[in-house]
Amino acid sequence: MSDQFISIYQTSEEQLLEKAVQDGVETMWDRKAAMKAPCGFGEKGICCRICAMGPCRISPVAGKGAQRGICGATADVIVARNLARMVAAGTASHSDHARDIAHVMHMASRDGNFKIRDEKKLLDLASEWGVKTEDRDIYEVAHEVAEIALNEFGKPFGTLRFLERAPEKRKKVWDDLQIRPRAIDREIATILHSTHIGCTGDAESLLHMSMRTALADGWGGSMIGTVFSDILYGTPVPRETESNLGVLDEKQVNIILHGHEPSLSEMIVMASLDPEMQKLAKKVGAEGINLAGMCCTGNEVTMRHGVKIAGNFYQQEMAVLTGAVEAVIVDVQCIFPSLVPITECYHTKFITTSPKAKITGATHIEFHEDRALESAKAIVREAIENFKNRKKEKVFIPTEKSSGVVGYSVEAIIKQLDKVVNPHIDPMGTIKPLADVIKAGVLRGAVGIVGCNNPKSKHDYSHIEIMKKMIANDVIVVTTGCAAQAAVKAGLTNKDARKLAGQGLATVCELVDIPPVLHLGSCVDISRIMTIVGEVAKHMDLDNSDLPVAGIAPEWMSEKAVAIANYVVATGIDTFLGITPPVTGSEEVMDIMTNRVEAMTGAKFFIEEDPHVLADKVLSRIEEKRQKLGI
Ligand code: CUV
Ligand code: SF4
Repeated sequence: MSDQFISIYQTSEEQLLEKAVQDGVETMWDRKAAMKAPCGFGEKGICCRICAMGPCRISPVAGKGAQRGICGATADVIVARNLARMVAAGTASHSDHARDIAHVMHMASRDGNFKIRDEKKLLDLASEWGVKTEDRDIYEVAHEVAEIALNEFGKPFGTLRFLERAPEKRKKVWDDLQIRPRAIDREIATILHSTHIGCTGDAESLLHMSMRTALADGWGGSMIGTVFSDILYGTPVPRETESNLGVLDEKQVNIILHGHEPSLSEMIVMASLDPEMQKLAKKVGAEGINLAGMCCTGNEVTMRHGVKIAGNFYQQEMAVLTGAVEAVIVDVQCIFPSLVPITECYHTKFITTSPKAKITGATHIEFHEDRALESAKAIVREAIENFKNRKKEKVFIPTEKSSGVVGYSVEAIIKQLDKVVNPHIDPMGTIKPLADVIKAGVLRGAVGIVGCNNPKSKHDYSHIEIMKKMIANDVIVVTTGCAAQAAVKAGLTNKDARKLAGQGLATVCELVDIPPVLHLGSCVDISRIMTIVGEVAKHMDLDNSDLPVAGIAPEWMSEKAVAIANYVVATGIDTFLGITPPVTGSEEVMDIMTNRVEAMTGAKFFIEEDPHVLADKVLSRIEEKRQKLGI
């Protein structure tokens, strides 16, 4: 099934790239070619432009050429500083997204556009955080909880609240290492301060700081993003969806929703269902309004509404190339500025909505949360009215699409696991069945496969190859972000993909009624993965690092991914990177990341660009962990 997918998929991609040539459109591949070989210094992380005495670049050959920057910074310090800044930027992105969601919850009201959809989750969180709930209006509770969350970003004292959710053994590791993050913004600011010229000059200290800041992402910003989105927009449940550019529909107004925060996309979904908008679509000669998601926004709306997925990161230009898209609506993150020139070649409107991500040449229609639906309708109206400008002769929509199941929140997974619980023997509603099959060896382990697309690797190839190898070897896969969309496109989130699984995993899938690859959502939803691993560890009275689990980022590219990788390792989970990070210019940093950090956190980084070799390494590491546990 997926081999077939890869070949079909490449064909449709090739067809669109041919169309790009015909239409005189430049794509990322043209720009990648124009870039020629990447800068060797940048690639190794040994270029510093932190102060104006530089830029300084360190000769990669020891003893030859400049071995220190003008201030005396060594390659180790320069590499570690650059990496730390990537972590800070990634943490800032996930967390600033979460902050906006918390603000939305703070303005939620019974008669407003934003409501509380998962009251139970809110009440549970309220009691976790010591907020009084009896005899109180649910919105009053929501506002108090939201305010506490907002204070997590800047509180002067204490450490982050969600860290308490981790297993005791992990908390001890964090305490011993002194890496419990304090306020989220504080950790980001500390890195920016410490990497200023003339501050920290010690690679290990910088990596230590990076882990603490990254934890402020995974157990702070990202977790707030996930939990608060669930409370506001509903905790996802499994549902069917379709993915790939074939979801675009020639007869309808096609709107691409691209970016990250669900607040905008939720309102666009509501606006598109509005009778007034539907009527307008008919009036312009369309059969209806077809929303299609992209990147993490695509994951958010497919999990909660079954909105189809147009594709992942690398397909944003491709979608426009079809000539069938009336509007690309974006908020923040992972948006190519090239959407300006490329949309200009077609009738497509490129609409930015966030003051945090304005793009020269795009149409900016600001999304105001306080009049959210009204703002969303204005945006949708633009798209509908653009339908008449579509040029038939420029339309080519590839037919390929696959179906799949998405929306496995932790709650949904536990509900599926309940199917195999005998209530006379075991409690319902726990992670125990998963722990049991791992212990028994029916499942050898579990991996999270996450992250982006990167033109350094063939599109989706590494994601899919690694996923296939994992499931064939009885390792269950949970996935988020663009990796998750690759999985849906390849048919791997289909229940019948169990035929590609090993016997143990196939049996589990059948009994529990799940696909072998579980779509858990967007990148901030990696916090769901942290939660599951933590729950299994707690159940087995182990630490995360004891478990036969791993994180894999086969095609990562963003600073957010660097933050994620660091918090995953700091959480005790080995992380395999399919793209080499810019750290090879420092032996010290390489040694810490791929070796010494294990003595600190119980986990380390593996860097391996060949997806098949990477998969083998994951499998042998999983077996190693099993052996250590004697299971
Ligand atoms: Ni946030 S960060 S390309 S959309 S996964 Fe997709 Fe996911 Fe990477 Fe961006
Ligand atoms: Fe050069 Fe040091 Fe300035 Fe970096 S901080 S640019 S290494 S002088």
